[in-house]
Amino acid sequence: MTLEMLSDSLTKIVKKITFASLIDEKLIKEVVKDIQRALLTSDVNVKLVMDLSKTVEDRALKEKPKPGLSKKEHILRIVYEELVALLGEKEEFLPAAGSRIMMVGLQGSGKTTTIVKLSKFLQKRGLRPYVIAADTKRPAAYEQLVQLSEPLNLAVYGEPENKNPIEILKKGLQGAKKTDVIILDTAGRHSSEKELFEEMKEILEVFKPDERLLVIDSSIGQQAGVQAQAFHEAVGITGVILTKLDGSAKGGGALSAVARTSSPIRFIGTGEKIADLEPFDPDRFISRILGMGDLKTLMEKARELDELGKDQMENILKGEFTLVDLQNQILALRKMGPIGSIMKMIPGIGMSLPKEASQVTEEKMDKFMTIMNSMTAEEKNKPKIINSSRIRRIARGSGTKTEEIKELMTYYNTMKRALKAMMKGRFGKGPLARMMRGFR
Ligand SMILES: Nc1nc2c(ncn2[C@@H]2O[C@H](COP(=O)(O)OP(=O)(O)OP(=O)(O)O)[C@@H](O)[C@H]2O)c(=O)[nH]1
Ligand SMILES: [Mg+2]
Repeated sequence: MTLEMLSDSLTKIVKKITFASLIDEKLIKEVVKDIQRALLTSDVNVKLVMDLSKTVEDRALKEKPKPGLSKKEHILRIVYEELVALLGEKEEFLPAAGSRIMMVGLQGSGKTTTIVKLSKFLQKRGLRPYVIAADTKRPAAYEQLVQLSEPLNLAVYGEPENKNPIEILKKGLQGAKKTDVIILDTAGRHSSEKELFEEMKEILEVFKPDERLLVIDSSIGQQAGVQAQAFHEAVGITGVILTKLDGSAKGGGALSAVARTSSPIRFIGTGEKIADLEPFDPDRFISRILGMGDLKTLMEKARELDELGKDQMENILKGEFTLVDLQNQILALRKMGPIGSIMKMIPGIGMSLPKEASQVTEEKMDKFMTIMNSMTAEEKNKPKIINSSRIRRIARGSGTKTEEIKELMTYYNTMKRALKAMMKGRFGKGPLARMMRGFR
């Protein structure tokens, strides 16, 4: 069961509660069973699942709803709180200028990719990262790093021919002048764990990193907890980054298992692209997989946007949606990162948008923009007037095919319908709609 599937089944549970005609003991027991099933198929530890379901059931049956909360909201809140508790505490991660970060982890876990993602994260916060490539075991490790980091204009130091990581590290440190954070990539392939830990210890002595971040592939499920513990005991890690949560059937297991160790989860990797890294926040994570939308992430991203993005959101909330909004939305989305991942953060949209709509490629978005740039303001504000003769004119003007314009109109109409349904339809009186209104 991938996270997406877990999210689907948990979202169904939320809906079951939201649309139940009666909240009684029978429903609560049913909900608890559903949660158990969802978590167990996500590889979450049996004992954790049993503890959680017992707590949810006890609280749901015994606790009185807080003033102002309906019975449904009360149950939803309990489910939400207990799931968040399963994933542990939130730990803010922002290294101070001058910090040193050492990245460790087994081969293929995603160290190198994550270093590039993390560099982007730091750059966005005004820090200048500098990467030293000291993985002398993986063939072409330096080249991989240079290639991946190309779009970031990142300073990378490496010596492709040198097999001695300590030498590379020392020279690399001499070269680090105008930089705020030094990140070190290390080898993950050794003939034994002992050898790996020995090299790590040698490096630690020279590098003296402030942060020792362990990168773990989440597809190993509950084993992630064991791995985190082993690395922690050997070299004292300061945090864990769980990668490949996008595709992993055992993501739930990995997350909950690491959350129980003494190593905080700092980030999660949710894809192969540079933008696919998120600071880990149990609260936010759970609201997202519950389909309640990721208001917090969205707010954070929105802060990085200009007024354009905000007006856009307001129009969506008002239930009006024109091609001008679509244009602004595309502009905003292109600034924020991969479209699919952003869509999931908007309350309700993640689950109610048809697959085609969230899977439109970035290339296509750019094409749509070109087309819309050839439209008149009237056409964009009143898309209804776009008939076939206008389509032909727009195609000529933008150097595109009429089919492409029709495709854009289909996309626009799909979006519009989905947004409308979300605002007025199924979620009209539900908690989601209320959250949306609160967002305004
Ligand atoms: N889907 C997905 N793939 C990822 C993620 N993080 C890394 N990968 C992929 O995992 C593979 C291994 O990543 P690397 O960054 O090379 O891993 P590494 O730990 O540096 O591996 P070695 O250098 O061989 O020790 C690559 O194909 C990455 O694209 C993620 O969050 N999601
Ligand atoms: Mg690597």
